[in-house]
Amino acid sequence: MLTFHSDDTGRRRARTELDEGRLVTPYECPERVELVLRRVHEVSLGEVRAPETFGLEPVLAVHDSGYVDFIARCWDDWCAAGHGGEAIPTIWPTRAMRDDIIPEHIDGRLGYYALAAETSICEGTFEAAMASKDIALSAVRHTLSSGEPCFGLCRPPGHHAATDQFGGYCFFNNAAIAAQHALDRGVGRVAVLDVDFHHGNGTQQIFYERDDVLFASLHGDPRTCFPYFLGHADETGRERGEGFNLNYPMAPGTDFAAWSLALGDALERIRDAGCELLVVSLGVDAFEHDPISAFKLTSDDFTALGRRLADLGLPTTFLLEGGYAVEEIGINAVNVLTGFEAAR
Ligand code: OKP
Ligand code: ZN
Repeated sequence: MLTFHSDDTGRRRARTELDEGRLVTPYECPERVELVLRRVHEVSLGEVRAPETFGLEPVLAVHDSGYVDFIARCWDDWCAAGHGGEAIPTIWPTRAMRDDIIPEHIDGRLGYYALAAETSICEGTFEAAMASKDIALSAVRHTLSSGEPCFGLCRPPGHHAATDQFGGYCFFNNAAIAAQHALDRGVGRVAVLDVDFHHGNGTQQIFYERDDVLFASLHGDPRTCFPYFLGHADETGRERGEGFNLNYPMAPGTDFAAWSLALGDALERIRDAGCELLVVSLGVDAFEHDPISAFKLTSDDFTALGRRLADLGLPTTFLLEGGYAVEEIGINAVNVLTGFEAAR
């Protein structure tokens, strides 16, 4: 299987993440990509190629232009304001305030465009987010042109990024950008299957009123898991999108036996919907030893997941999302890909 990778993903090297009341070294770190890449080589998965560059047009197809502009300028504006640390939001337009006037000051803009406070913006963040979406676009283009599966070693991840919000370590929604690109190139319907431990709130929001993308997400129940405010089972889509959003929230402690029942249901619905392309939001933080997640999948379970995905028989693009047990992230991500290759 071909892998797309770029060293530019390493240009985001944040020093801070607000975690449990302390500033810690971010879980979402450049070493994640290095470890997955090492594993790709170890198992001889296939060629590793640099992405093409696609500019902002495919980003603007799913994100708000004011938001994209904010991500592009945030770090410079933060520095120009004389702020010494990394950019962390401290105020939001909450229920008791107005959200119809976008502030001018960077501190206000940061809160307007943020969905959470753990994702510090630092030098190189925009450049890394650009590389990440170029990887996703290159991967999906390869799948479309060849029919072959492809792996996009995306970083930063994307599935929490909404039309006009960043957070949960995500800036541009790589899977949504790739899915939209496929639609724009003539694919009739795309399935985005999100197996990351966390609900893909951004992907859900972007496609919520549409029937050309079927979004299915298996994740920790938002009653107790990030992102807390989206991802319940009764969110099934709106208007023409009704029935094209499938959430499978599961309790902390869920193991592969229970998880794969939800997977089986999602795969059946993807099959029934007549999707022509599968984009997998491949987070591997459902792993039993992930430091910030609570499911119980083993490394072998990720191989089994790959085999199950191959059963669909669809052209498939895998895009890396989360996964923070840094030692095992390479094994787990690549196990999905080798399981898929072995079964197709
Ligand atoms: C991003 B992705 C750690 C809290 C972390 C943010 C999680 C973002 C997950 N104490 N909260 O979906 O893997
Ligand atoms: Zn996650």
